[in-house]
Parts: sequence; C-alpha cells; structure tokens
Amino acid sequence: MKILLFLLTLTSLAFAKKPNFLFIIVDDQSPFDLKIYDPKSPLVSPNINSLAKGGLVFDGSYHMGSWSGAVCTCSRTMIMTGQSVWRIPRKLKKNAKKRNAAPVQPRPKTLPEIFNQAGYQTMRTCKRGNSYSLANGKFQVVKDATKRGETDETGSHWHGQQVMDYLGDREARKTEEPFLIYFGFSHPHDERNGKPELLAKYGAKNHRDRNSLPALHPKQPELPVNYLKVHPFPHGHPGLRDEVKVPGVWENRDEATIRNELGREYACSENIDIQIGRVLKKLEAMGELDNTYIIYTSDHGMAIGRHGLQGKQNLYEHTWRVPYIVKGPGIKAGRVQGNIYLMDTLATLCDLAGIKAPATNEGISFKPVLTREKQSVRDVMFGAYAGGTKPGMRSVRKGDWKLVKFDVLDGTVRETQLFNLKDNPHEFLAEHGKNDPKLKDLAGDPAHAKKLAEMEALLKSEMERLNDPYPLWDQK
Ligand SMILES: [Ca+2]
Repeated sequence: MKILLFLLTLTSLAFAKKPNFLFIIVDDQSPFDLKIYDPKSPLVSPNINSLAKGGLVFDGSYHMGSWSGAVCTCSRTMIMTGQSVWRIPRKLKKNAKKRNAAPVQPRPKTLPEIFNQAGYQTMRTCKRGNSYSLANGKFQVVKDATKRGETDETGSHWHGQQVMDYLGDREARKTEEPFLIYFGFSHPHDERNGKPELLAKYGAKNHRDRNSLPALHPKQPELPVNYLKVHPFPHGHPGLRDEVKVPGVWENRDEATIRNELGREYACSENIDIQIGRVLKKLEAMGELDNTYIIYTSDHGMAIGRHGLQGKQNLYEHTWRVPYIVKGPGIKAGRVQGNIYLMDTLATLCDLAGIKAPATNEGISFKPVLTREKQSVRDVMFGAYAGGTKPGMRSVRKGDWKLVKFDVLDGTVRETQLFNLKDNPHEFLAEHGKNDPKLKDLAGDPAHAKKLAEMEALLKSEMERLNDPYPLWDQK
C-alpha cells in the first residue's frame, strides 16, 4: 500500500511538472515600438517590460517572409506548422501558373494537434482570418473575433476576457492538465482605434475623414529616426492596401499623419499590455505562473513612416524583425541574438514540453538558447516579400551584414542595398542625408565589393535551399 501511494505521488508530481504555455501574439507591431528595443519609445508597457526583465529578449528574431500581401497569413502558418515560407500550405488561385505551384506534400502537423495529442488543454483567442484555418480549428476551445474597436467589448479587452474566462473555468473545474493558450490580439493592426483615455496620453485621434486630418500635438510620438517622406524608388506592389488605403493614413506621409498614427499604434499596444497584465495576475493568483512559459511576439513588424513606407510588406529591420521574449521556468534573464524565425516556435515549445516535433517540422528548437548553452541557432537569416510584382524583395543577413534586393515591376526596378547593421542599425539611406559615410547603403561602394559578392552568393544559396521559385535578374 505504501509503495502504491509512493508511486501515485511520483506520478502526480511528474504530471504536475508538465509546463503550461501562454503564447502571446500581437498583430503588426515593430520591435522598435517597444522600449526594450528602442529605449526612446514613449510606449507605456509595464507588463511587457517586466516579462523582458525576468525573461530572455531576442535581438535576432525574424519572420521569414511572405508570398502574399497578407503577410499575416504566411507568418501565422509558419508558426502553426513549423515550416518555411516556400513550403507552407497555400491556397492556389484558380489561374495560378503551374510553375509557381508548391509541390504536393503531406499536410503538416500543427501546434494544437501536437499538444492535444500530448494531453494538453488547448485554447485560442485571436482575430479572424489571414491565418491557417486548418490549425486554428484544432484548438479545443476557440474564441476568435476581429476586435479593433475603441471599447472594451470591441477591442483588445475582449481577447483578454476570453483568456480570463477560460482560466476561471479551469479554476472552477479544478483542471489538472497543463494548458497551451494561444493569446492573440487583433491590434495594433489598423484600424488603430485606441481607447480615448489611452489616445490622450499619445496626443492621438481616431479618424477616418480624409478632409479633417489630425493636427500636430506635443504628446504625439516623435517621427521615427529613419522616417522619409517617400521611399526612394517604387517598392513593387502597386495599389497595396497597407501603403495607400489604410483609413487614417491613406497615401499621406506628412509629419502630422505619421505621428498621429504612431500615437494610435501605441494606444492600442498599451491596451494590449494592460490585458497581458490582467492574465499574468490571474495566473499568479492560481499558482500557475511559475510553471508557465510565456512567449511574447508579433506576426511581423511594421513601417509607419520608417523609410517612407507605411505597411508590413518590406524587409527593412523594423518590419522583417519581430519582438520575441520568453520567460519561464529555468530561463535566465538576459538578451541574446538567437537568430530565430517565428517558425522555430513549434519545435521549441515541443522541446520544452518533452514532446517530439513532427516530421513535417523544419524549425529548430532554440531551447539551447533559452538555457544559454548557445547564443544563436543559425548564422544566416533569409527574408522574402513576393506578394506584389515578382520576384519581389529578398534579404539575407549574416553577422553585421545585410543584403536587400528589389526586382520588381517587370525589371524596371532592380535595386541592391548593402548595410552594416552594427554601424547603421537603422538602415539609413543616402536620402536620410546623414554626413557619416557609414550611415548609408554601401552597395555602390567599391570598398565593399568583396562583401557584396559574398552576400549575393549567400542569398542565392539560401533561395535555392528554401525552394524559392523566383530567381532574381542577376541569378539566372
Ligand atoms: Ca499581421
């Protein structure tokens, strides 16, 4: 009898030790919106800051790219499947050319399916659409709705409440099984309708009237450091919604519009921070906080005036990079490069939960980075944007060096940029008018011809490795 009791205790201890996961994903947020990535940012986010202070902050976290103007769709499908951008499942348009069709492959096993099978209770709340619906529907509890309004019922509070209710229900039922909660928000994606009291802190106004544009206000965030009135050449996606049709911005790039829109972005992000605070407090009260891995990220970054761009369809660092913070049992607080993609989330969560990642996964577990055995999981990062004219934009980064290429509008725009991100982290171009010769695109500088050739070769090999179907003009 004593032995049986002992065994039962051991079993329940082992069971209790399975960690919980709270995966927080916001929609359209540049890492540089957050104080942890830009100390000058006026964004008030005490809960995200405290996650960062007690957890590990990644400086090299990227979404890999998109073959659609809806960058969210590719990004979120990569998270759910652990697959890379040219391999993830895609719906082909009726008239899609055969050569662009993805090869037929087994349907990837998704994050909720894996955790359901491993005995986890899975729940999600998020915006609707622009994601991988086959995965979304596999969570045991699904509370999806697009909430971009300025009230509690129509905004981020609603997503927070779904998680609060779910946790309350677990508490009432005394649920023992560990949880995986996919805590998604619909903001700060446009329309960035902030709550009035939060907008007031950033001197911003919600508005949709083209004829009554917002006035400058001293409380509005300053213009981004790499702001331009116009991008130096066409980005290659004519009529792109995010660049010309977002209510409140349209094709305007004047100071008042950009600063007001940043204020709106920050008001929405602060509301998200408040919702995260509610949930963390609840987890603490339930005694679950210390056994929960909390991940904070965004599906991709965002321009809002940086480089004269407005949307998420470019490969500058403000948009190609994402914020990524992990806090949880055994993680030592600090900062690392990491060199992770969003698609590595699946393998890492599996690793932390002691689950084998599925054969369809291509991501790399960055648990060795969380435990600080490693600083990074890979050396080379690849980025693509091919949602407009083809081939589109490509980028590759290794160490401090980054190459970006544009091959768009039927070959009428063919541009190459080379940055040293250590010297020029904001990717200043000649158009920014900096006096320092290091603060510009170096592609045309003969002193860097060797580095340029090296990066060109690296980009080509990454494109081939990842089955990129659209070679660039100088790669054929
Ligand atoms: Ca998004």
